Amino acid sequence: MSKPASVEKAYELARERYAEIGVNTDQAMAALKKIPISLHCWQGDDVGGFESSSGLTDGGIQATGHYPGKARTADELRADLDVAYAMIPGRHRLNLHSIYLESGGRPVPRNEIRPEHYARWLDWAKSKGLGMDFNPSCFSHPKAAGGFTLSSADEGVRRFWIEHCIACRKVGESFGRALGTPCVTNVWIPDGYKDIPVDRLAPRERLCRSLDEVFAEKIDPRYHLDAVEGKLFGIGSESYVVGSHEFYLGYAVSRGVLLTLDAGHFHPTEVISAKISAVLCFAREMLLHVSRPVRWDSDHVVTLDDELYAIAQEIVRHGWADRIHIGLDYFDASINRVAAWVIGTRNMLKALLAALLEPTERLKAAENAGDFTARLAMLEELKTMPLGAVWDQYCLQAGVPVGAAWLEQVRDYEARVLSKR
Ligand code: RNT
Ligand code: ZN
Repeated sequence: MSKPASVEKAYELARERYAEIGVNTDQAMAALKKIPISLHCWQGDDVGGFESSSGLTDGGIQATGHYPGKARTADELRADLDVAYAMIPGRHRLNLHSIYLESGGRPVPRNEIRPEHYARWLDWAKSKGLGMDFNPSCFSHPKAAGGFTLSSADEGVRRFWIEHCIACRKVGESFGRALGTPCVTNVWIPDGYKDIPVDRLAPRERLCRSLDEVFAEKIDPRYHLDAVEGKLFGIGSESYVVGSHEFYLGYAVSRGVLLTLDAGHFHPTEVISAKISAVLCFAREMLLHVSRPVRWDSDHVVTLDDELYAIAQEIVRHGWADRIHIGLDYFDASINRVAAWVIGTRNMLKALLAALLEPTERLKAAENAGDFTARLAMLEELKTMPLGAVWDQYCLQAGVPVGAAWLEQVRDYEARVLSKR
């Protein structure tokens, strides 16, 4: 355990060092406090959900690993989330998938879900002061087993998923109204072909029509926002994905819905940090699925890597915290799942803090003056500024564990609760 006195002492010195380069650390911490991160419920149970007929079946999503202790019920998942939130400084959000409903053991077809099936989640979120986000679950279902949902050539299948997405928007709206903060409902579908298609157009035309039907009813943006998420390829859709990035960029801009960029959904050398400024030239708001691609997997636990710093810089340098909704999207079943939430969320916050501790105006001035020498020199010196001391102080002030002390608490919870499951 780090001693509060040494954290404070290190912070005082760090504050002076940052002041020397024109950065106010107290202001940076105050700004960080206002940025919510939406924690994805699905890290807690490997994207299983609580439908009575549950179990991950075919449909483009796969968690790997067999670490013991995964949540088997919504109560367990909430208890796990409570532990995770207690290790994370600040007030955040919960991102729920439709398959996490509680219907008292009665199977509810996905096109018949209703706000009451999420009442306990909502009560819990309200009591914790969390905002909520939502997602249709167009996968792990017999009607997704053919590889197509909203873009299916089978009218019955397509209709079913349209109805599911419409039902999800209503659930999302109910969250937004109850919590007084807009719920972002994000549509991702796995539709695509494993092998080379002949007709790339028809499924896209069907998807476009389906989405127009899904979004036909206008919902007050004070309570609810729609988002669409593209992908380059997925498991079983290696050759063609209907909802590609270009498709959804066009769709989002022409229809005025949010575009979601998932950090794991592009070619390995493409990064979403480079795309955000392009999207926000044309879209008012967007959603990020912060993730970490590794080879063919798009969903490793978020680490504090260069891309995470770059994503945070884009958000902070342009003052876009109110136009960019930050969600996490990864699932690792090979490590303690509560720790996975804590590691990824704390990293996102650290990256944001690093960006908030940057002398952005000085850097921009150097760039605008054509002084690329100074720009590079300053960016490199920033890398060894005492970010950690400010982060520790932020955690101390927020009343959450400083440094790796959180791990002991998660381990303790593992011994007492998770290992008994
Ligand atoms: C899948 C998408 C999608 C999902 C979640 C569970 O490739 O990233 O966002 O991960 O909806
Ligand atoms: Zn995603």
